[in-house]
Amino acid sequence: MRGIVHNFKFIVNLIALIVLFAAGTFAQTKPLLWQANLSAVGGDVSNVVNNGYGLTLGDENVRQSVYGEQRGYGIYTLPVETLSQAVNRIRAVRKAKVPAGAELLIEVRVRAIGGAWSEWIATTAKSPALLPQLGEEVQARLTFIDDGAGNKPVLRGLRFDADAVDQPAEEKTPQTQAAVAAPLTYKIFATREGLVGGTTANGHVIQTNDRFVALPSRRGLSSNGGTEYSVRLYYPKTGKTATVPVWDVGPWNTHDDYWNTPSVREMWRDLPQGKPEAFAAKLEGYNGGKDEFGRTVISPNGIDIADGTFWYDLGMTDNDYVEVTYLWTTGGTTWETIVDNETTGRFAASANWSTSSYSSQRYGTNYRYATPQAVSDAAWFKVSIPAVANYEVYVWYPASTGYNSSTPFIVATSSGNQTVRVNQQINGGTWVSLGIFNLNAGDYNAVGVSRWTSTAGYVIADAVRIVRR
Ligand SMILES: [Ca+2]
Repeated sequence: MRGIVHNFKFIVNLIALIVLFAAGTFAQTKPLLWQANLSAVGGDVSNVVNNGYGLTLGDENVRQSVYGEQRGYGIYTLPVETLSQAVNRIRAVRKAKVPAGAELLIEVRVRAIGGAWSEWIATTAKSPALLPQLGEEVQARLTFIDDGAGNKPVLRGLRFDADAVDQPAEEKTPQTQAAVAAPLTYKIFATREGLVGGTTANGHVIQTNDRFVALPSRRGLSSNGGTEYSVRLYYPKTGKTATVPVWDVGPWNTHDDYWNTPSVREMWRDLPQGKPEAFAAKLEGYNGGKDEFGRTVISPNGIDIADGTFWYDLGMTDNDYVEVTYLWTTGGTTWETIVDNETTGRFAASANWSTSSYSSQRYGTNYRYATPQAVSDAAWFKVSIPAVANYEVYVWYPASTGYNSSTPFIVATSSGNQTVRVNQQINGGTWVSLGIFNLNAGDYNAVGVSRWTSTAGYVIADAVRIVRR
């Protein structure tokens, strides 16, 4: 009898223990484990080989093309790994030999379900990468740098474990849906990259008149030939824009993701978002005027632009300020409006402008047209602009061979009226961009259609769309 009671208590305790253990196990996401295949090196690889002992640098004389770099450099992006559940924390456990002065960097990223890749975040066994989004597709990138004397790191084994954890609340910025959709834009001092024939941080060999940029953090570095991290550049002095991928790291720093909020920025967390460390060092004496390597910063640049983009896409002739939109980011300000010739109180034209609904390419119910003449008799679209900022101005019109091939559109910018000529014989029934302009805040006649042109055919005023950039 005593034995039975004893056994009964034992069984109850055992069940309680199992229940406790199970509760403990299932309260958090089960980690996922996988092993990197280091034997088959292929795909996005630059100067990384398997030497029989593991992965290592190929030719120690291949260097990343940055000033003063004396160390061998190689990079290998592993194939995408698809996991059975979404994760946002990844730990890398490596078996490696890394000589003093050499480096072996392991970075990971995650693709949101149906969405974009996160930035690359460094990961080690002791400090796993905490990624800004959940996803089932993950990818790792390995960077090998020798000690400058040919002593190379060797990676013999690499495994990962990943799980899903709650992010700290402070890193979740409450924003409206509209604001989240827009990428960030900052005005940044830009320099020309040059270095034709050199190798970029992602392994790209720089071509004559190449088209890419360098940013001073590896977090937004695209794969070789890839466009996962791209910027849109706008040069106010020429009004030209270009969209190009981030294929190199620099200028100056390599851990300065200045487009991120201070809470996630890799270094220099006391600087405001959008201010490159080199800018603060050069112009404000920040960090004793030095970069992360202790070098005296001689230019306040936060972006390098490859020659083709610098000279031809943007029409730059010297290093200068450009507006940079970091297209993979969120948190920027969005705003747009459409004004039609029928929008109440927002369109003004003299009686010389007739009304037509002839073309099915029209916007709204009708449009206005006038004969070309050397007279000051423009039709105006009045727009309420919320803040002094850059805006892209689009126009909509029906196209016809009977319309004007060089219609002057006038944009009232913060630095005076600018005229952009549009061929209204083509590209009808869609939004045609006139470019990006800096506009003052206020409710005023922002876009006009002039009759003052020497070319034949009606000039058309139908609708305008203005989008904050
Ligand atoms: Ca219309």
